[in-house]
Amino acid sequence: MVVLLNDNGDQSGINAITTKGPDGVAAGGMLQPVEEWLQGAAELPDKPPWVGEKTAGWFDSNGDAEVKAPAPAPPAPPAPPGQHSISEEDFALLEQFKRDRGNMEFIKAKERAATGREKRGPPGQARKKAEAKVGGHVDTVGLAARRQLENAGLTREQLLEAKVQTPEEKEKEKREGYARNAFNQYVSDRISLTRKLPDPRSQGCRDETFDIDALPIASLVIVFHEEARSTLLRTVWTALENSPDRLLKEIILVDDASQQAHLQQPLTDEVATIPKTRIVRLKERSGLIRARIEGAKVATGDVLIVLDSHCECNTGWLEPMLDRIRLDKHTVVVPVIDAVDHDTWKYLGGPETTTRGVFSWSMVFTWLDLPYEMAQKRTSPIAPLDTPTMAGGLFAMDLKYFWDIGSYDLGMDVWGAENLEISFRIWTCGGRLETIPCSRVGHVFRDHHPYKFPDGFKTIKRNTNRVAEVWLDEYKEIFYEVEPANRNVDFGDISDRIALRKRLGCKSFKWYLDNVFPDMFVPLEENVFGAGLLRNPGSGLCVQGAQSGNPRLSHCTDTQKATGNNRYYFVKGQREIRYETSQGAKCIDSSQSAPMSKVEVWGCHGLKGNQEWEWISGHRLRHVIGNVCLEIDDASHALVVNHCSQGADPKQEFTFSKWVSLPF
Ligand SMILES: [Mn+2]
Repeated sequence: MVVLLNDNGDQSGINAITTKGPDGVAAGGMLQPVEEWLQGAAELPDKPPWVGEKTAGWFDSNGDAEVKAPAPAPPAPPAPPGQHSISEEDFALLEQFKRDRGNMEFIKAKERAATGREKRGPPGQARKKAEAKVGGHVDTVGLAARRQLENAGLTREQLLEAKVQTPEEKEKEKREGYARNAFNQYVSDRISLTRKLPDPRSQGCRDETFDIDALPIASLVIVFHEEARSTLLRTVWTALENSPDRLLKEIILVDDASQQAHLQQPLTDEVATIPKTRIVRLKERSGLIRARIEGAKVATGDVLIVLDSHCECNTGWLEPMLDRIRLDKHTVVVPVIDAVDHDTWKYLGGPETTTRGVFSWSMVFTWLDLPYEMAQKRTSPIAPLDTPTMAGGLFAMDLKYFWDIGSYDLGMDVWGAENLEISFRIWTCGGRLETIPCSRVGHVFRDHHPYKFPDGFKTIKRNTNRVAEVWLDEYKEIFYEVEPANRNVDFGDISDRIALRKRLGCKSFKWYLDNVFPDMFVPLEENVFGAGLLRNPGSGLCVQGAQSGNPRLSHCTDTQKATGNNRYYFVKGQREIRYETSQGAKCIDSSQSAPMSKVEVWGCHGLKGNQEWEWISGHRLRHVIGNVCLEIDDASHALVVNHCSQGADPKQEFTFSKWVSLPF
């Protein structure tokens, strides 16, 4: 019998990232190296990503207030009222209407399309009627606006002059929205700020009840930098709409020195009309870490909740998180982060999973499912799930505890790796970190960062080194082996953080690995059959580390250079052929057994399946479930699988530069 395992390990990582590779770290196999991304980040796309190929990119797990020098935003406010023959007031009314009521039309139309409950006439009929009436082009949003203007007593001439977008104007608005935000602001702007999301939770979650009067009270801190109005305020409004009044004390928006005009006085004015909400303005660009601390300083609730500035809180998101903190103030919780499609704004929440936040030896955050045996031991699918690390952008913790255990490492700049630092600190210094399956918050995952990022790569390296130096003990050598370039990066003074670790009596990193993340692969000699270069002696070629796609062979470098991407491990237990990359661990994966099928690179999932290999006589690597052997395709230097040869076959011969123990 053949058992088919769900083998899209790194795609099932986060709920509902599904097969959309470039959208998130969950689909790490599709992402480009940080270096490439940073180079690319210096230039805004000259065409919108929905035209032609998708841009591979970067998962911003850490909010998007994390950049030093903002790119000056291309001007894209609505056309000045003077260009229209209607009054400024009426023009503002039109814009407002398009934003709010028009949005509802848009959503209703979407809902009708989604549910098939289209009760009106054929599409376009209403528009034709309206066009006949006003004698010009009308789109559906414009139509709603026109009705409002008609109600406001405008003349037909004024109506004709009123702004109704031509297809070209629409495209322009879309393009500029993408350039500013790397997401489809055009769509976001046309969706209600309080839209009702589908509730993806199981009945168990919906049936849970909480004693509202006993729960601690939350302060919500949202750091933003050059955020679009609609995404920022949708975060605010959905938090207000979906939180019991008693439990949400305040919403503190921290503006990390945004430059865009709409985020200045107009936002101040609008926020003045939003309950419980206020803005803290930072005078200069401070980065995510310091900006969050500024928000926490003025928070007065019991619990600090941090959200990115492009989130949507779903039904019942707050209570289950607060309840865990009520039970133990040392418990830090994260909601399940459901994806909001950055192009269509579709909410992609799914049922409960056992996906945890973890990290790779490159010290990169990634997602990984709980191993089967551990998942079997869970008492309930809705029970809180211990998570070794957090993504960083969304979490809740007791406010006093946030300060007591050292808030953030202020020696870190801007953002990057601070989520691992706080995760390691929480776990080893007496706390715990949990994902709450019944708490759902949507997050817009984008496929690249919209801002310029000077020195960004260096900043991340510096931050990451600080994490390794303070928290990893002897395991930091593994990190430096995988990321040799980091050895030369200055990490500044860490004495404060070392002292903090001592003062808090924190446990060792070995304790963390043994107890919190026991399924983490540790590339020590006792855990591998072989390591180093994976070589085909017949050709003298070596397998090159790829981030995704089909691995190839090229000339071997010196064994001494078998670091980073080219350092393979043949892992005991899972029997996977694995290497660490700046986007998480990758494994050689074969989903096909037909002769000459190319093998691929995917995030390691630890479930064997398509990633399980055994070393058999003749120095062959046999794919276990496919019963085929790894082979070089002479023509393309690609790695393929083929029937295992009986006699000697140089094309199927592979060795590791360092055999620790032979797997037979
Ligand atoms: Mn984000």
